[in-house]
Amino acid sequence: MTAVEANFDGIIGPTHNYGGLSFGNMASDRNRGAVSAPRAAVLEGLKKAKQLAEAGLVQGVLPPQERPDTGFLRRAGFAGTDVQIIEAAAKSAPGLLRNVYSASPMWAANAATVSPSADTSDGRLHLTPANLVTTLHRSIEGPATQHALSRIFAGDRFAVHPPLPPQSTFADEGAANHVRLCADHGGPGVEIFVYGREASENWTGQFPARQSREACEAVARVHGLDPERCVFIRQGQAAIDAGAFHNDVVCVGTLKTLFFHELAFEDKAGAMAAIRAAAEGLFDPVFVEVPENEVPIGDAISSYLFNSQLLAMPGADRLMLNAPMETQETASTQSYCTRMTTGNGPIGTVNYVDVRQSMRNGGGPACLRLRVVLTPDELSAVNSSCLLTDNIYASLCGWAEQHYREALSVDDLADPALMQESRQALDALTGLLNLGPDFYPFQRRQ
Ligand code: SUG
Repeated sequence: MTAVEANFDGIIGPTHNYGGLSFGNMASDRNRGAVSAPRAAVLEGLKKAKQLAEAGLVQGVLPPQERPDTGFLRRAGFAGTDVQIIEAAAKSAPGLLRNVYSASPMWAANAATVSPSADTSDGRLHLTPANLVTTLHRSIEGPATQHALSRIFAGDRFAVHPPLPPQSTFADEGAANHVRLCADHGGPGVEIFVYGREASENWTGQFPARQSREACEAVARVHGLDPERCVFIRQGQAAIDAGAFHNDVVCVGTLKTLFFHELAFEDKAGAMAAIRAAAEGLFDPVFVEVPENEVPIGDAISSYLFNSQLLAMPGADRLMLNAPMETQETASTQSYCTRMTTGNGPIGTVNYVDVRQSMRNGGGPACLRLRVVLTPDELSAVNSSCLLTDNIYASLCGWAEQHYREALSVDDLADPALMQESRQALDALTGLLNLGPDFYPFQRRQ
């Protein structure tokens, strides 16, 4: 067996809600204040993961983080018991409460940037958690992500780094702005880093550019990547303005294929030339560009055509796009997909999946997973309870049925019972995933 590209999906947490917290993310904005369905959400995500595991791909899961993060509220000056803190924040700072209740760690593509051992100078697999400094609710995630990744990818084969310094110069959103192309997963690849702005410039865009060039360069250095095999590309301003708050909203790639929207990059020709040059001697990249006159950028973003998983399925000679249902429901993307799969390009199948609960917060199938290329030895060193088997899937579904609410409104966050329920759920989860009884901060305080 050679190296595989495993997908680790973020388990959607019990406090999944529509807080409207992400400026520049159209879906988050549109659904602010809507009633969410946490139980349906987690089951949708698990079902997507299970489908791929059943088809023969290596599929893992990443645990939710502790929410509400009462430690964060304490640092912001709230005091007393955790129940008192929730009650006081609900009264005097409801906006802040929404931030510490967000289940945003579900979007595992923002958990970290990952470089396979075939690309790194020390032959280890490197992971750098994203600092997510652009949004308040997500800036809480980095240290807990580092902790979780260290438990799951433990041992000498893995290097789990701390997040980059938490400052706008190093604004980093992880794998959502990173694509790796290669001839085969186990061989050396080209790592493509996409940034929205340079730290030194005066950013005047309508929406934030969440990834800085400096962050991309720092991650490449931290991982010990060969500079000749790295490409740094600027995201298209038009794409950010239209709501592409991460590059993976307009671009996805795997093996030799890069699938992207015409407006994804500021200098498309330069980007393609740079990728070709970095791949020289390894492979010839295959570009599948979707023109604006076939799929307008607005449709690409509302349907999330590109926020799909592009997968080499066992036994298939062409790639599969695991796309959100919304792509099938949008006329331009649906007909594009039909034309694409009946043609003879590298993408031969589109499978539509229902992750509507996550989609309403701007998270499609690709947002929900972190890709980790693993050699057989590395795979055997991963915490095996976090790999999705039939048994783990069944236990996780039973666990969700038992612990998750059917519906959750933003007003419900004021109820301290939700905190207690979430802790019970997470406490039970650490047993199922073999994460240890001291995994979450509330468990360490008990
Ligand atoms: O960071 N939404 C997430 C969606 C992340 C999607 N990830 C990728 N494209 N890889 C974000 O904007 C909304 C939360 C709220 O509004 O309640 C949110 O955080």
